[in-house]
Amino acid sequence: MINLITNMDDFSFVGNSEIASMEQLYHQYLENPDSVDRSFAHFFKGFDFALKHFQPVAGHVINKEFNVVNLIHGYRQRGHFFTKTNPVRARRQYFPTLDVENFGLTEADLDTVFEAGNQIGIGPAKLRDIISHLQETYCQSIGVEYLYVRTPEVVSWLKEKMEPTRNQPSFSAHYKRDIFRQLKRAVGFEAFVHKKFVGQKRFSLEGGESLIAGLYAVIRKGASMGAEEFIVGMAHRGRLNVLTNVLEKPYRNVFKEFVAQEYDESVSLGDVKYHLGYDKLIQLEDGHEVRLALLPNPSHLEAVTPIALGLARSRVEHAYKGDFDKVVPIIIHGDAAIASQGVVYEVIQMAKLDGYKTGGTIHVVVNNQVGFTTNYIEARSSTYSTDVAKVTNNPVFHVNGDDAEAIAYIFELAMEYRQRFNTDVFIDILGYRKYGHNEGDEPRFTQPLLYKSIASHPTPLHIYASQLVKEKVLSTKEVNQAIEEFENHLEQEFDASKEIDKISMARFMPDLWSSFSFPVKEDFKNQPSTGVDRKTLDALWSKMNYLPEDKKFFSKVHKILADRQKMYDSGKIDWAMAELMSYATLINDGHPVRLSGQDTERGTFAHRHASFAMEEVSERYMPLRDSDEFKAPFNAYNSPLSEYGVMGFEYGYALGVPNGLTIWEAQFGDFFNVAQVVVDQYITSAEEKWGLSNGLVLYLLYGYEGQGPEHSSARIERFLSLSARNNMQVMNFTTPANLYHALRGHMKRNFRIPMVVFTPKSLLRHPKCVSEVKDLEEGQFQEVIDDSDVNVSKVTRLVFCSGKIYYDLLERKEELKANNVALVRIEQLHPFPKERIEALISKYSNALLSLWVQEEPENMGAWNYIRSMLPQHNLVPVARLASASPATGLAGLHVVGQNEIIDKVFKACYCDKKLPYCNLNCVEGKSRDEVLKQHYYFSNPSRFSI
Ligand SMILES: Cc1ncc(C[n+]2csc(CCOP(=O)(O)OP(=O)(O)O)c2C)c(N)n1
Ligand SMILES: [Mg+2]
Repeated sequence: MINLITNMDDFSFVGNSEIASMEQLYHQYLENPDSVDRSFAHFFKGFDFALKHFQPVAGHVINKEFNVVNLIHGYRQRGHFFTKTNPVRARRQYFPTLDVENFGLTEADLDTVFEAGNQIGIGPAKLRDIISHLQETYCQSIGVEYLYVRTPEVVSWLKEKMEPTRNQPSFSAHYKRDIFRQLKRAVGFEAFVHKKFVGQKRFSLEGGESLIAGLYAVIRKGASMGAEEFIVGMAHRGRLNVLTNVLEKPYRNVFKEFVAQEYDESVSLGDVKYHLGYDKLIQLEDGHEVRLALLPNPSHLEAVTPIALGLARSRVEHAYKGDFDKVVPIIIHGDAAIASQGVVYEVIQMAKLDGYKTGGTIHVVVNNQVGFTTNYIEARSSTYSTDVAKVTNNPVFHVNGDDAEAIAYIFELAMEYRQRFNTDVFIDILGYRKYGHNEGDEPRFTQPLLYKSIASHPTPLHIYASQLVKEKVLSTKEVNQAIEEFENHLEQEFDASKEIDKISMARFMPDLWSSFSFPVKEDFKNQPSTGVDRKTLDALWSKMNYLPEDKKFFSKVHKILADRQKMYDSGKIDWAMAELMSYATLINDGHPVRLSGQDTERGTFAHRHASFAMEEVSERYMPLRDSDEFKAPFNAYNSPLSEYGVMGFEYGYALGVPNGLTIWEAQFGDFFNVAQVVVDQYITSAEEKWGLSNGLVLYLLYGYEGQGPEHSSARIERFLSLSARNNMQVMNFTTPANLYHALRGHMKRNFRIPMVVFTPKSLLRHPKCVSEVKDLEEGQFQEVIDDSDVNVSKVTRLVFCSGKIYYDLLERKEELKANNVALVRIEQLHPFPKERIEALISKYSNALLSLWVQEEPENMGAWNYIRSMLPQHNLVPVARLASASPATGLAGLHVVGQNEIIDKVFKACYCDKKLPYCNLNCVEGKSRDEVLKQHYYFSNPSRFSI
């Protein structure tokens, strides 16, 4: 068995490679001193000097100089392994150590003066002093990882920030008192709640209270550097503390939430107190006013991360004209969650992409070294919980949570870094968790040793107060008085909380959302008129279907445009054209439009072509973005191959622009379930839990076309089982015009709910799936489309369906000239247009049989939902037999099944009597259900037989 540590022990810092590369660097310096890092230029200058003046000993001195340079490099690279950052336990041991012997130096060299001191800004210095400077800079309360950053400017900037100051703050007495005030409130709040609400869950911050001082520092510094908004995403740990002590949510409100039994009308079901969001303008001492917005958060750790970033991006675009310095996203992670939840990786991969960057996120880890009961050592393979930071070369600061000044200093530095480079930065606050996972949990079951040491560990407040007393910044009396005053204040707030009657949930970002209402049933009865006059349509069309002549495009692109033009001129419009026209008309009206998803610019099925690649340059021409100054912007972005991260991001983006149409498209609808958390925790339920509105549209490609189990179903049933109380619109359109009107209508109402659109695949080019241009000029979205090609009194069979199968049914109907069969399309499945459907059932009063037809197996698709919506109408399903997988993998078998479904819909009668119609009474002695099974369920011939 290989013992890694022993093996590493053999490793020495002094290797030929370092010497060789140093020599190379030296030659580079001789050629052009500006071409090497400034610290090396300094060093080589001194080195030249030594060479000139001490020629006789040059060989010895030179080697040692190089060794000292290596030692400095060793501290910069590995100093973080040897810090004093862990407040409650000894650190793991790392080898090789930074002992001088590992660098080809000895004790005897300690008093030798080395030019290498120039590298760290202290000039020629004794080795002893160089080491002491490095120890202070890299091995005290702060550990830094940064040498892997591939931008030399970043590395130099960080070195120059940290080395001259030895990475130690020198705060004024005023500032120190301020830090004390934050700690007093952070520690005092937890102690107070612990006393008043014994054993109640609050996910206390104890052991990580210096977070509050850090947040103050970052906000203050950010505001002084031009930031106006901080968008914060965080989990349960310490959330109540952040809500009250940073976002200024009144203590009394939180206290009431511990005991309340009722919400007022502002929200329906609500959520536990440590998930709620808050949003406030905060007045800072220096006169700046900043907005702090803490997003509501589900239990699902890290789910809020992409949402906060999407919101930040949206604010940058729509409130600050693209100035990334104005909005700072801060994500506060738990150590176990950041290390292991994959969505963190997804957003970090998104962080530098044009369509998704936020100008740098400040990631903070409240690292209590445990996740629920799981020790850090069992919770990850990486050394640090923050190692994901290295994927995109972001610096990481590990800081001892007991050292509040180091925390404040690093938060400020991180802020400066973020504003300077507009990329992500990570702060890892090393602390502990005072109690169990929650306050009722016994930590000694699982961590008996650690909790012994934690039990006697002083709070960061005590540690800092003692320091300030020693430094004579505060007296003991002042410390005690301040603590007592705060406790009295909390007592008053506690008394005041008793006066609160019901819990009220403030609207998140009210300046954006308060003019929007929450929808009620009646709102869906009258669709807004969404037509656009022909003159405007024509003008928009000619801008949209145009390529600049001075740019060169692939010849097939010209053909696409020519074909589209021909179609438009003939007064027809297909799916893609209607879709693009809805965007064009919306941006023309002042509604921003953003479309994002995998390969979404072209579209999975090459139908959309929102942008066109040019032949000789790498940019793409996007007519709706580039052809004119519209009242609002249009953007389409091909996303990275992520669903969870990107869908979450778009949800957050939509939150920041209620007036805009934000669309996330799946590659195939079936893949949305990789982002199931966003669907369950935000899209479908955020309004009931948090009073959070959102108009995000999901495009989920759908339809059984023989492409196998993962490219057919899009899981309509999932969305329908999550539908209630108008929480979202679930749509399955059959005409381009209906898509156009629905999207426009979505923006023209005074409420926003998510819209899930099952978009077609084969219908994108189906000759019948076209609308008239004049259909875009007038009218509105139709929830249900009746059959116009029947004689009502002759209809003996009423067939309800939704989406693409309509066209399969239509083909057969036309073939058979089956005018006794009425095909009714349900275009909006939720909110269910029950009254309209019931009216149709009454209208077709001669129908002997009403069918619901779907392509999915009986246990999937819309059937169970439809049945529950129309319980007394005896609808008979035509569906594939229930199965575990949604579809067959054989295209041929799919066709057999599809034909069988269509056959069953049109077969007049199955029994021996050969009646001209089916009345389900044809087989004597059998129950209705037996007859149904026999007649209407399709049997998948590969596995089932009737
Ligand atoms: C996605 C997800 N999986 C599991 C859980 C259950 N859970 C709640 S807290 C927790 C431990 C979190 O540890 P950490 O991220 O270190 O935060 P801490 O509670 O230590 O602050 C777990 C596993 C959850 N909330 N979310
Ligand atoms: Mg933890």
